[in-house]
Amino acid sequence: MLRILGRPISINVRKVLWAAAEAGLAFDHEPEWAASRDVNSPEFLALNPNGLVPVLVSDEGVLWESNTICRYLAGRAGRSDLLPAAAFARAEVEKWMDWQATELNGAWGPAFLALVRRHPDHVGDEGAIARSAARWNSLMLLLERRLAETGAHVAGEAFTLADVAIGLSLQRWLRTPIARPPTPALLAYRTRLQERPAAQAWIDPDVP
Ligand SMILES: N[C@@H](CCC(=O)N[C@@H](CS)C(=O)NCC(=O)O)C(=O)O
Repeated sequence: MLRILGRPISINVRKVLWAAAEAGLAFDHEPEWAASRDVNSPEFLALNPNGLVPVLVSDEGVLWESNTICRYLAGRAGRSDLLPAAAFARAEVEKWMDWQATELNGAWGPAFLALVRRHPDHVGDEGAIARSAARWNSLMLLLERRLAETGAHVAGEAFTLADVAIGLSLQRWLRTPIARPPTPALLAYRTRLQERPAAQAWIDPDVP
């Protein structure tokens, strides 16, 4: 049985939980890690020396890094619809996954940590919050244009792992109290994602 370690308040943990559900894989979820159980304990650090969630424990070994875990789960389940085998089609999916983990995640940091997490290192730093919100909005407008173009999913017609990472990020943006431009294509996309049975448990409209 697969074990997925990490509290679901983390977007990176939710990526893995949603991807496992999409892949139809059975797993045990241990939500107490980074919540009531210490990720800096020797027991956890032996699994992930970074002291970060999510972690996947499988019969083949231990993995960390959420996008890597998602790709492994799709491969393990033989789901080339979630992650294509053909080199270019696969790169299209990975491009959006990498963009989410680097550009988008990097943009939202100060605004999200101040306005949602109320992190003392960020609360009150109005200049950094405004710059973060502006950059975040401009990247979400790029995504709006992409979804208007495909009319379906981020890598094209079909749902893929890229939609797991991007869908959760869209949810975060919509639930963070910043001024947002109108994004009709993104709102229609969110509705499409929310209709997926595997998304139900992990794309909670109230959780940023
Ligand atoms: N690049 C890593 C980032 C993992 C990460 O930053 N995890 C955060 C939660 S989102 C964490 O474990 N923070 C420590 C904590 O919550 O105590 C991934 O995608 O898995």
